[in-house]
Amino acid sequence: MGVLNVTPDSFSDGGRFLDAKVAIAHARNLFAEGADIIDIGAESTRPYGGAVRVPFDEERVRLAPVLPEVIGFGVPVSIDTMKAAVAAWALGLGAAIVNDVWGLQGDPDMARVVSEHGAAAIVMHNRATADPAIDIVAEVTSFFQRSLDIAARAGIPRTRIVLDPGIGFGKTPEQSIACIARLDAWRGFGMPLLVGASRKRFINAVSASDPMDRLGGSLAAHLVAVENGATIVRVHDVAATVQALAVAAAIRRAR
Ligand code: HH2
Repeated sequence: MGVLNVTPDSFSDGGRFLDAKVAIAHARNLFAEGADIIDIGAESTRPYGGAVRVPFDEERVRLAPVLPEVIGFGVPVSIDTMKAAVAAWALGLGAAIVNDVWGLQGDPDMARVVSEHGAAAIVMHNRATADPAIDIVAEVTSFFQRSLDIAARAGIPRTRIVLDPGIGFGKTPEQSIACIARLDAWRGFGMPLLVGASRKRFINAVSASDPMDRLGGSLAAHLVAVENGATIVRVHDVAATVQALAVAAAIRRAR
């Protein structure tokens, strides 16, 4: 999954793709480099705080010149939004997936919108603040369970749900690392697992670096995530990730 942030303030690439022409060209590159899904967001989630909440109209204005063009490439598009109204609008235009960083537990209309459009949903774990004292695996498991109950009540089939532990969201760096290390804890749900470790701050905790200088750490995290059961990785650097995964797969096949 390639990331396209049409935002002024995303933590690693804010402001780079606000211009619609630049955003569309970037999405075309992500697709050409091998992304199977393009994830488009117009409101920074700012996992590390400081996000400015964007009103519905502003989110739509940012997306309007970009989203239909990218959907036109024929690649499945996911809409990274916390607002059911934005999700409904994007699904109406032809987006296939809703990527909700509050796992259907934020906007009370989100599950209904996903269900009514027959869309897929990415259920990501989140919490308002990190608590180093909690057992993060148990916390994520019970969050997923709550989201799956909401999804079931709304009539979203389990076959349309992807689970994501939400690397960097309401977690200490150690907890983010634990989520990748112990990803198999969630295989039992029987749903695809997504990991989005790209350029995130836990990498800095291991190897001091600015967000744009975390490619090595991102590749390492995603390789291990796939080894541990991830079937989707959400990345900014598609070409490098595709190459790393292809080489790892070739080595695994030769074992
Ligand atoms: N991470 C970010 C945003 N959306 N969605 C899912 N499912 N999983 C993630 O790990 C995830 C996500 C944060 O990254 P980015 O989009 O680059 O930053 P920002 O939210 O600041 O735009």
